[in-house]
Amino acid sequence: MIKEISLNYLAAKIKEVKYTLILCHKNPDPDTLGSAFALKEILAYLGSSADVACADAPPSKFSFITGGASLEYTEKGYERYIAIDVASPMQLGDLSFLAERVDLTIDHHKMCTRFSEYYADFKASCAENIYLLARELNILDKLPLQFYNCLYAGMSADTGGFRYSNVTPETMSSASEIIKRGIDHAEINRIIFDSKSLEEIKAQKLTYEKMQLFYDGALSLIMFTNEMKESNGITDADIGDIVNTVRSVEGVLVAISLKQQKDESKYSLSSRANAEIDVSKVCMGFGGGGHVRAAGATVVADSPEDAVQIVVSKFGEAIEEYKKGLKNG
Ligand SMILES: [Mn+2]
Repeated sequence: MIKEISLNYLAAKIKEVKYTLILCHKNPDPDTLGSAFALKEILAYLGSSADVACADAPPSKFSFITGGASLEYTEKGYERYIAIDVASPMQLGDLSFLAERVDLTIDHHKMCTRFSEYYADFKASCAENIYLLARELNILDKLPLQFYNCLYAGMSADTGGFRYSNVTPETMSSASEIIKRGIDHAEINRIIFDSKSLEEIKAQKLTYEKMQLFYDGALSLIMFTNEMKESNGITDADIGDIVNTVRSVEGVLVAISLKQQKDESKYSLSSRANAEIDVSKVCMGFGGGGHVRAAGATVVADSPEDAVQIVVSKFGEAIEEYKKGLKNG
């Protein structure tokens, strides 16, 4: 059944002892991973054993969250499926065939396609919701330090190190409670923000060389074609959140990254807004979703050039509308 549930109801559901599979979104980031492994700790405390699965292997630097576990899916007769930080069935990637089995979704995306009972408080990170769940269950003192490492990783990653507009006073007080537990927050931030593989640096260099600007510099875009990826020996995981690189150009209002997929007619799109422009609305038009200032989708096009053109024109409309609003406002 697809209906929104309360924190109280979620807590009651989570207490049911069941062999559980926790599903992360594709191209896993510290929020989906941290929230999943933190939930696994909650379930373990409550007597349920659980595995975590993801369509894509996480970057090795996130092994401080995963413990290096393989997240490959194997059927093991699970009694419960929980999706974490997954805004639509499509976000499960190659595991989207499991969407119909999902019993429960814990999320924080406003613009999304629901596919099971869901708890979605629009917090800055899904990890914040997992923290509140543990508090609701009254087990904060029972959980190991690793639980707090996982939550901090998710919260810090989804807020860009507590710098984005999604941060609220409540975010900071949750983070404060987490830091009090004695985690090494500086080391977690170093790994997330200041540690890159050579391939990631290569992707960065390509981005500086190849990014394009439109609408007098209001829109910045980087396209990674399969050819570019292959000839430079980089994968989608290395490209990661490269959209933040194009976003950093002065004057940019909307930044976009496009990655051509194995199915050559598909391009995975990430977008970020530096102003009050609702990029999740534009992404919904492509069948995607996300947050007001950070959203994604999959774009279908005949060629990389077409993909760029389609995307530039749709986001251009949103930029025009924003500029009109500034003039009139
Ligand atoms: Mn998230």
